[in-house]
Amino acid sequence: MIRLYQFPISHYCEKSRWALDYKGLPYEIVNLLPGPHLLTTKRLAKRSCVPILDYEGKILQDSTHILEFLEHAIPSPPLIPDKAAEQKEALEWEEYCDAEVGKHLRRYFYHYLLDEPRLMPKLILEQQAWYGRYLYFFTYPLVKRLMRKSMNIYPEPVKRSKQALDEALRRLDREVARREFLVGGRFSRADMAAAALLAPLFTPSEHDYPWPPASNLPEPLQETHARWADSALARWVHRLYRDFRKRGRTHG
Ligand SMILES: N[C@@H](CCC(=O)N[C@@H](CS)C(=O)NCC(=O)O)C(=O)O
Repeated sequence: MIRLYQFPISHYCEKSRWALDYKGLPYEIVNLLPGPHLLTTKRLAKRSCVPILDYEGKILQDSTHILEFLEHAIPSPPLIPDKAAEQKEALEWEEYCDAEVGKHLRRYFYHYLLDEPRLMPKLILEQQAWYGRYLYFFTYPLVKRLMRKSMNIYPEPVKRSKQALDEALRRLDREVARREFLVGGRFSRADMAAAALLAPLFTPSEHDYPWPPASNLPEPLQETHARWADSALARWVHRLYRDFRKRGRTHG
């Protein structure tokens, strides 16, 4: 049995779901509620974060480790280029996207979304168990405070994250404007990581998560959406989702 412990909203979890789906593996999804998730994640692994993959009893934490493991367990279809130098380059791109896109985009988005009590709890509770609604009704202010603390979501770090995110978006936009894939001549884990981590910004329809339309978002996020909506990067992410985001065979 393969089981993915995750948050539906998390773009790192989307990266892992995409890898499982791409490899054609059937798996069960276990959605955890941010906050009480600690009870499960600490029992399963060293750190508190998701995604965590239970692959027939072998526990893997962190989306990069999950991709690494899946590539060895199920080599076809491949998620790495053929040549060793390109494999190294693909891993570097993945690490760059995890650090420079994933983390900063999340801090920047959550900064504005957390103060939207009609939007954010709904987004976190999407696809979650029924009791989440009742729990969050009473505890959302506390959850919000803990999320700000654990992800360092305060004005100064958010300002720096916005700059770092802009820089990463400009770099990726330049790169994909002149070639089809980030590394070599075929789709790889580098492209998967970049597209999955950018999904909250470009909200491709193949992404199995109901991101609200940009017009419902707080104004700074609307502006970011508008600025990037017609970019080479947006077209690239939409194309990768259309061509490579196979629907999964999930159950549970
Ligand atoms: N580098 C990790 C990042 C994972 C991560 O930051 N997960 C967040 C959700 S997006 C999380 O689980 N946060 C709650 C926690 O750390 O307890 C990966 O690629 O899996």
